[in-house]
Amino acid sequence: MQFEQTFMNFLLHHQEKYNRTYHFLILMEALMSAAKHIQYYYLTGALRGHLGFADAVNVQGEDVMRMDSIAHEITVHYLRTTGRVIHVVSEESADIIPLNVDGGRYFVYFDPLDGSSNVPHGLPVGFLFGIAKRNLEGPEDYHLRSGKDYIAAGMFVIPTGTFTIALKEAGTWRFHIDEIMNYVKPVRMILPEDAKSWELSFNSANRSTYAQNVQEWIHNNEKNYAFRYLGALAGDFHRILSTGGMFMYPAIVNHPNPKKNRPAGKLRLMYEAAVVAFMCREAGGHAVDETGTPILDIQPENHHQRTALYMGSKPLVDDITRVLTT
Ligand code: AFP
Repeated sequence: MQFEQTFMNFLLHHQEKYNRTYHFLILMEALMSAAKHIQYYYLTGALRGHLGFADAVNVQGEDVMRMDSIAHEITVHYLRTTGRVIHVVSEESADIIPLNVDGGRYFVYFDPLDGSSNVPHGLPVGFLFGIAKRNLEGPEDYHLRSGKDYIAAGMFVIPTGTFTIALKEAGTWRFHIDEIMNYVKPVRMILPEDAKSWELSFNSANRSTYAQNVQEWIHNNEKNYAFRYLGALAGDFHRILSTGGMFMYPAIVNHPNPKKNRPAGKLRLMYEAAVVAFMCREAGGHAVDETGTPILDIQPENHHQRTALYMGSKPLVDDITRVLTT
C-alpha cells in the first residue's frame, strides 16, 4: 500500500516557505469540508431525490436544482464558520452575502455546482472558487476584484474526487481524494508544449452562432486536434490542463433567434472564467475574452457579469487573439 502527502500537509509547507499566516489554512480547510460534503450528497443524491429540480429560479433566470441549493447552503455554512471571510459571491445568490464583515480577511467567489445539466445524469460537475484578500494596509476594501487580484483559485470536480488549485505565483497543483477522504498526491500541472496531445473544447452545436472570424478559425484548425466537450467547465478544463489545447465559449452573435444572442458571452466572469484563467496562467497558459482582452485584467462591474472565454495553451490563445483583434 502506498501513502501520499495530503493537501493540508502540502499547504502547511507552502505557507511556511512563503512566510504566510495560518488564516488561509482555515479558509482552505472549510472549502475542502464543503467539497467533501457536496460530493457526499451528490453520490447519494439519486437515492435521496436530490438530483431533481427545486421549485425556484436563480439570478441567471435558470431553474435551481435541489443540488445547487444544497451545495450553496453547505458552502456558505463552512465559510461562515471560518470567521475569516468578509463577503461571498455565489452563483446561487443575487446579492453578495456578508459573513464576517468585522475581522474577515478574504472575499470568496464561488459556483458550488457548475454544469448543472449533468446533474440528472449523475455526471461530473464543478465546484469553482476564487479568493481575493482585503487590503490589510489601507482603507480600500472592494469586493469586485479582477482575476489578477486573486490570491488563489481552484476547482473540485465532483464526484470524481479530483481537486485542482492554483496559488498565486506558486503554480497549479492537482490532488486526488483517497480512501479516507483526504486530498493527496500533489502533482504540478503545466500545460504540455507538444501539440500532439492538444484538444479543442467548445459547444459544437453553437458554432454557426459564433462571429464569422471565429467560425473561420475553427474551420481552419479543427482538423489538427481532437475534440472533447462535457458541458461542465471544470471537467472540460480538467482535460485541457492535462492535454493542452483550448476551451472556448465564444460570444453568441449570429443566433437565428436574435433574442438568444449572448454578445457578452455565457460564462460568469468572477466565479467561472477568472477562476479557470487564474489556474491556466499558473500552468503556463493564457485566457482572453471576445475582444482579446486577458480575462484576468477585466475589472468586473457586477458580481454576476458574463464573458466570452478562450483559454488554454498560449500559442492557440495567441492565435485566436490575433483573429479577434483584426
Ligand atoms: P450550467 O450550470 O447551466 O449547466 O452551465 C454550465 C456552464 O456555465 C459551464 O460549466 C459550461 O462550460 C457551459 O456552461 C456549458 O454551456 P452549454 O450547455 O451552453 O454548452
